Amino acid sequence: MTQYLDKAPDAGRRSRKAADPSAVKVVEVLIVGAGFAGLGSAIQLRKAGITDIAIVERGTEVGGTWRDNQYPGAACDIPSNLYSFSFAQNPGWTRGYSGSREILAYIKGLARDHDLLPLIRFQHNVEALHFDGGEGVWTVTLTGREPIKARSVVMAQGPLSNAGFPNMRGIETFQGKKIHSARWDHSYDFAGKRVAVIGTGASAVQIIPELVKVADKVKVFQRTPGWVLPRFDFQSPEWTKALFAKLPVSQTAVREAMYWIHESMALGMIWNTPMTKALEILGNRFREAQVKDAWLRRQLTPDFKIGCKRVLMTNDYYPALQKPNCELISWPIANISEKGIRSVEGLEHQVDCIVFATGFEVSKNGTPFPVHGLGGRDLNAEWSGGAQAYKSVQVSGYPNLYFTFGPNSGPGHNSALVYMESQIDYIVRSIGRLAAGKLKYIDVRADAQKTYNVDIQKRLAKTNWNSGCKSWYLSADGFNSTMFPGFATQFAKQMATFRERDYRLV
Ligand code: N01
Repeated sequence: MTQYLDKAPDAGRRSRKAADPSAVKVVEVLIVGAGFAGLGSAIQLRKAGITDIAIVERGTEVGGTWRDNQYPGAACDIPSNLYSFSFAQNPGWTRGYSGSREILAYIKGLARDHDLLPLIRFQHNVEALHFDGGEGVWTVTLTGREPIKARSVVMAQGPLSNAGFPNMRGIETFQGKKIHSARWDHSYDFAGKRVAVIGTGASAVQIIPELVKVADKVKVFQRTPGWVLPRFDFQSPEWTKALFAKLPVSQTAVREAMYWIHESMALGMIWNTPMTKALEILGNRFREAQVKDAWLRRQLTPDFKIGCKRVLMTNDYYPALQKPNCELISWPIANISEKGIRSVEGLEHQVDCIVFATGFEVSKNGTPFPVHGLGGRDLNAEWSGGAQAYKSVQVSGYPNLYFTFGPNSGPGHNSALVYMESQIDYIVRSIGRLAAGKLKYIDVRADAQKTYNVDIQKRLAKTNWNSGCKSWYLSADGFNSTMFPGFATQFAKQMATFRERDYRLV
């Protein structure tokens, strides 16, 4: 192991700080966010013997994206046996693909069963992070509260946690009700209302079938039609639940089978192969079977490769669009007016409510709050041309800081939780190394990070995500800082090795 002296510009402040009698307690690990990643990190850290943990959560409940996304029809498009932690399997899933309430109940169960609630400080909103290279400590600034000091920080605030209304001309003039998919207003009664839905992505295709059941009229504003494939959902039979509870290895076997089925999908979804064509044929046949009207079918036909944007797994979206009270509008939106939405051909669609299923503000070119590393360097500025990290979890110059769902860790074909578990294991190993070596900090080397990213970007250039469509995976200028160009198995393999020579150990 190579030991390096701390040459950080702020190292000179060390002795002054060390002499400060008012020095506050330094938490060993501070986790930002109490969703899947934050709670999973806490569970695995504790298992590794790291117990001095605090979790800060800006909300009043655990659950992250599954607490926020409670729109009607919200469900996961990955089977529950795979969209859960392998170390906390749930034999009681009621469906093949569970709804958001059941997933939220599972997350709450994780917090309860692993006794994590005492670690969580609710309504603690992080405003900034500053690293002191002299002390090897992060200062976490919070809104209206005393700052917290921590040796290591795990960013588990989620990539899809910031929902916002899109920047559309006239949006502030609309006199009716505005609802964002990720901030649903359950008190609003849709019965008898004229509703517009903007967006036809993963959230919209789940919301629309529910809205057409209650609203008087639903107008769906589509900018880009996506690829739709059937979802093989079913109610879990009682005997499988009993079997999984009695014999957990049987559930592990089912999970394993699902993992490999999803892995095989990568061949068609990530890269352009004969399987891509086969999946497109399946998508075309599905549309032909479900959509009778030729013009509507034409409007719903994507003009990009399958996998380029997230594939929509739904059986009831196309049927919902054909209900008498539903209408697909593929004219682009010109502006929002006082009474509704004006499309470019000049029509004003008057509605009582607009549902914005328009996605999230994803931090591709920055961090959700200012992060200052060694010598005051600013991660927002460094990421302005596109976020980059080492193996998605660490960034050079920002020691002891870890990302879950960091740059280039997104899957297009397999469960996000599979990726999350290997990131968490890596983070636990790194924090364990810090503690075992009584190190002040661990900082990834800039050259190791660069080599890693050159390879990732080369591989991304050959994927379907970079094949020409626009999606939230890419920045405005087409840089892909979100997806991992490979199988989940490859991602797990790279995360399984902690190469000490890629780090400065101080
Ligand atoms: O958001 P999206 P989402 N004018 O960005 C349209 C996860 N998720 O909330 O395609 C007009 O996918 C936009 O049009 P276009 C999943 O990872 C998972 O649906 O950009 N339209 C698009 O149709 C997913 O990828 C589950 O042309 C505008 C839609 O709004 C991610 O969340 C379920 C517009 C946005 O689609 C985000 O999904 C739900 C504008 N100005 C979500 N701006 C699971 O099942 C945007 N649009 C796990």
